Amino acid sequence: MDFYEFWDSHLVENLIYSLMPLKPQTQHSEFLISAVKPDGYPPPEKPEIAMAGRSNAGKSTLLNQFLGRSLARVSNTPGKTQLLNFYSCGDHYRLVDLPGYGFSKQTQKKMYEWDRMIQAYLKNRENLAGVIIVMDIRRDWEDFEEMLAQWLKGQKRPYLLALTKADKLSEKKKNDRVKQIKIDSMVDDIFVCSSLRQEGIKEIENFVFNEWVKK
Ligand SMILES: Nc1nc2c(ncn2[C@@H]2O[C@H](COP(=O)(O)OP(=O)(O)OP(=O)(O)O)[C@@H](O)[C@H]2O)c(=O)[nH]1
Ligand SMILES: [Mg+2]
Repeated sequence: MDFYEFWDSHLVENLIYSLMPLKPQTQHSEFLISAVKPDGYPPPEKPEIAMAGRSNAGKSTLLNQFLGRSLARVSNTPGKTQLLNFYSCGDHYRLVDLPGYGFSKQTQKKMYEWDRMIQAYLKNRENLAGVIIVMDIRRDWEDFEEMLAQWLKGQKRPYLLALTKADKLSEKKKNDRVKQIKIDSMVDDIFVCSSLRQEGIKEIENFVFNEWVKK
């Protein structure tokens, strides 16, 4: 093998991959596009990680932590994110902010559209590498979360559970909540985080990168 053949071979690619930093280069993060239907999605070039969960759970806020920039719109008023929003997160993967489930002003028709838009993405997107179910740590694991998790399992989509807003609870209450949610959800990969205090974010990023993106 001469030098040029060696340079072209997968050996070099694998070597570069193994030397890649754990955390993607967040300075290369940018908003790509908003979409409703598959024909509006960007080309499936990179692995995508989607944020799913109830409205106001903190999906967009957590996504901004990943990006290292406040690109996704955050609001106290539930229902801020209404479309599928695609972001590139560093060089290696994308993040997809999904509209939240169940904010109070949603009509039946809108709920149906939400379902269709999100299901179509979660079911058929070929480059979807994993889903972060985002939940406020103070809330209980309820029917919606159970249905979502079971459905993802059925689709063979990997998922983890991110419990947000941990800064709102004392250490003891936080531990009690995690224990209870572990029992109720039976999810293996549970992470506690606070976007406000920037705690627990790196752990999620490392898991996502090592378990879903790098594989
Ligand atoms: N204290 C605290 N507040 C948070 C945290 N994460 C999010 N929030 C707040 O929770 C509210 C909702 O956050 P968003 O990120 O907009 O929630 P979302 O899940 O994207 O909501 P939708 O777009 O409606 O689905 C905002 O007021 C955030 O500032 C956190 O870790 N700690
Ligand atoms: Mg949002």
